[in-house]
Amino acid sequence: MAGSLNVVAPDLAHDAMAEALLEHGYIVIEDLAPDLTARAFAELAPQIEAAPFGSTEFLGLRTKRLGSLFRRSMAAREMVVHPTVMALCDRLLLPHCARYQLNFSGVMHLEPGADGQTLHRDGVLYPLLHPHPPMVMPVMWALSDFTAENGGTQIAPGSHLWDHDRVPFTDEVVSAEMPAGSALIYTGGLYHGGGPNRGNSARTGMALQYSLGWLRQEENQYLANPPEVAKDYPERLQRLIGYDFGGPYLGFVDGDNPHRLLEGDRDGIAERTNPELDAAADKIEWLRWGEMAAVATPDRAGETTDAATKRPDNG
Ligand SMILES: O=C(O)CCC(=O)C(=O)O
Repeated sequence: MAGSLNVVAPDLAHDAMAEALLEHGYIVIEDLAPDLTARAFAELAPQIEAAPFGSTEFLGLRTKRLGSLFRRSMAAREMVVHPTVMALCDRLLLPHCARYQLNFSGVMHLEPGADGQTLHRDGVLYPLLHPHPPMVMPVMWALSDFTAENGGTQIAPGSHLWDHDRVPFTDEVVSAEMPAGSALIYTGGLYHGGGPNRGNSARTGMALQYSLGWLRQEENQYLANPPEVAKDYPERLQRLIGYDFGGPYLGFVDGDNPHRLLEGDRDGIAERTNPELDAAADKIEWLRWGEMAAVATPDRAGETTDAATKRPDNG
């Protein structure tokens, strides 16, 4: 019932990728950056080895996790701004924010014997009823091969469009099989979870998630990457993790752009927004919160609308 996996080539046009993502809730881009994922895996392998197993069933009693990846891996600093991923963030997230941001960075390493994770929606952190436009865009990079046997991420295609309370039937779930170097990209509304690892070797993925710039980030990027560490990152990464405005008047420090904290010279006029940001905000498609419907505007042409004169206690 779930059908075949929606796999696309890395040179497919970004518009077509975004269209497929919005339609199915996910895409698998095969062989997107095998050199980068191999570098990341080599950098992270000793740290994964030293990491503890999870302490809850959800985190995985045979699963190891790492966070704060930009402190740990130079390759992760490049992967997070991969042009194809940025192009998809532009198309999925930018309609609803002036700036998108990095939401979460983490390794999920499933040893043989790991149980399947409860299927869930990443967007559930934000108390909005589904379905709604994408607020989160997770990317699961395959550092090792992902197979149905070794715990490749399980997904319920199309579930990003389901009603809030509907959960997947077993035959609606497929395994996102992909070779190392590929990426599973999905929306925060898609039901997914780590699969059970019934194989003989580990499955290792790197999750990099993006979100609307006006949301609280899932992983606290300012503590994961404090200014004395972030000052050595590439500027694009600095801004993406939050050393930038999240929109006009969002996130300033001392009335100025937080990126100025990372710049040696803090002279100059403090600004809480700028023309480019204002222009981006002007293009935003405003969202209606949950299912709340607007009260119909009464037809009262010609009457005064001065609120003070309408208040009952005003006679
Ligand atoms: O390991 C995976 O494939 C997915 C993990 C996941 O969705 C999570 O830990 O929230």
